[in-house]
Amino acid sequence: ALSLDKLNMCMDGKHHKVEPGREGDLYKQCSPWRDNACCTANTSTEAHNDNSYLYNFNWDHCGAMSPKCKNHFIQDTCFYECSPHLGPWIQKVDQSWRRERIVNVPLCMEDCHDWWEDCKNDTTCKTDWHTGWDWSSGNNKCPEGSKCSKWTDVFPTPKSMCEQIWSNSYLYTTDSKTSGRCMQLWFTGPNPNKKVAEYYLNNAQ
Ligand code: FOL
Repeated sequence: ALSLDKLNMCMDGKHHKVEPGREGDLYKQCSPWRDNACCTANTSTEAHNDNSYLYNFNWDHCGAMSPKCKNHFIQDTCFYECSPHLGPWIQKVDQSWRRERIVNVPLCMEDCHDWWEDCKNDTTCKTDWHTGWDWSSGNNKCPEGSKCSKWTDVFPTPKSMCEQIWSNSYLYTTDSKTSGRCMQLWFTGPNPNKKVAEYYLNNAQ
């Protein structure tokens, strides 16, 4: 069926399923989406691998990323690949690797702050991780003229990181996980983001 159901749909991305549905074998950090997912089991496994075939993305472009920081990027990958409730924020794009993207998904403050806290002693060379890398080796390397800097110099605040790193996929909010007004990267049990999508669908942003 056409994706007329904005509360239950998959974006036209590089690895997304056409329709969401049950995936009993989702791997580790992606397992919360098992009841209803836009990712396959293979995608969920790859989400946990360095330089995975998903995007050949190298988290360790400024030396090894700390494990606690990497866990947040794994969770972001699970959220991005698996979420069936991103309909209100999906937009068409003209990119070689995807036809749709998410824009301004309201992210719960705790998730953004915890992510930044766990990465603040890491290093990177770019604020926008979507474009401008040197891909000549097959994986992204820091482009010529850039230098690896302290995370806090590149991203002075949690807001700057959450909004800039994936070119405004996320909107920073001061809403907490209990508000029902923001999307959660980390959850257990039934997906709390469905009600949030419902809210934004019924209440013009
Ligand atoms: N997580 C979230 N929340 N939102 C996203 O949009 C997202 N996207 C990715 C992973 N997690 C996400 C995909 N990441 C390139 C770089 C990163 C990437 C996908 C592709 C890449 O090939 N960049 C090229 C430009 C490609 C183009 O736009 O044509 C480059 O120049 O570096």
